Amino acid sequence: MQNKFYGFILSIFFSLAITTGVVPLFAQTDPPIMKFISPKHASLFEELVEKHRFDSEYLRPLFEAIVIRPDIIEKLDRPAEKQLAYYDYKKRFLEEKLVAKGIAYYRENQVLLTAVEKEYEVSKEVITAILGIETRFGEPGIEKYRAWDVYNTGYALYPRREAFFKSELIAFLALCKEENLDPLSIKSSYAGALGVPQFMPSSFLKFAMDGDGDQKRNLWSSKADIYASVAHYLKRAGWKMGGIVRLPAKFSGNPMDIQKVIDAGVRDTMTVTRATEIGIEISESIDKKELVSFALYKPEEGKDLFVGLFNNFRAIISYNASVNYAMVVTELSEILGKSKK
Ligand SMILES: [Ca+2]
Repeated sequence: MQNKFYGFILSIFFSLAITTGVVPLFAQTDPPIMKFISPKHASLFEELVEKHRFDSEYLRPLFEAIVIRPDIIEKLDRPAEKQLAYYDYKKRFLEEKLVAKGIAYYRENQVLLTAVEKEYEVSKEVITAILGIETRFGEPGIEKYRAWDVYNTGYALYPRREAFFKSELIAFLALCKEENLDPLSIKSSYAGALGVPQFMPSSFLKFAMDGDGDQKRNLWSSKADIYASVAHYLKRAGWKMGGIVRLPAKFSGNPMDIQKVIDAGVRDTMTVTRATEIGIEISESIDKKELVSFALYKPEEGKDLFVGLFNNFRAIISYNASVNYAMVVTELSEILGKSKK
């Protein structure tokens, strides 16, 4: 009887050894099959390993964690900012509370802002205004989404910008590697923009600076890094200290010509001399060789204002491609400039 009992115990022992002990042996030589949420993600995984030299074991938990969020696509498809008339846009972004907060923030950080302005030769008022419009100077609430899910959702569900989201996804992984960040712990806006100045990963990689000298580029909580990064971005976008941003303009020429210059867009510039030839008059006397483009915007309901846009306006617009955006940043920067004691 005793022998039989021990035999029974032994057989339990062996069957446990088979089910628990042997399986890990297989796991070492034959990794569990990776399940991808789409065939596109399988090819992306392969590309990241083969072409971009990411370790497959590093990528595996990241790919397993992807959550596709269709609500992000709904938001991306609703670019409200561009469709609003300027007076409505301004109401939304440049309200009293933000202006008050901006003036206080600008004063509070004056020493650091002045140092950055001096180093990069970029207006500290414009740097401040951009942070105000982007995230209300870093208020929580903009970065509601897990960045990794945003790029993956854009890649999976947004054919119109699939290539864009794919390249930002790759830049994001490169950025996390470079800055030693956990890709799954980083939050972003619904559009995938990161930190107080809302840089996309590719811009973060290219333009973000280590302003405080700790060898990291921290766009979430280091003001020195944040200011230096925005300044560096604007400088590379062509900002000229003391340059013109925008000036009111009048036209008396052929309305067809005027419509043409407006339709051509902000990037299509001409010299002030040429503008004068087609009947456009700019309110101040400036260098005739300055390059100018034009826009019509609505400062208030029922009113259209024709403006000449100069080099520094185009530097701001390269930060966020909307005339309304660049206009509201300009207005806030002017308010800050006037608030100086
Ligand atoms: Ca730093």
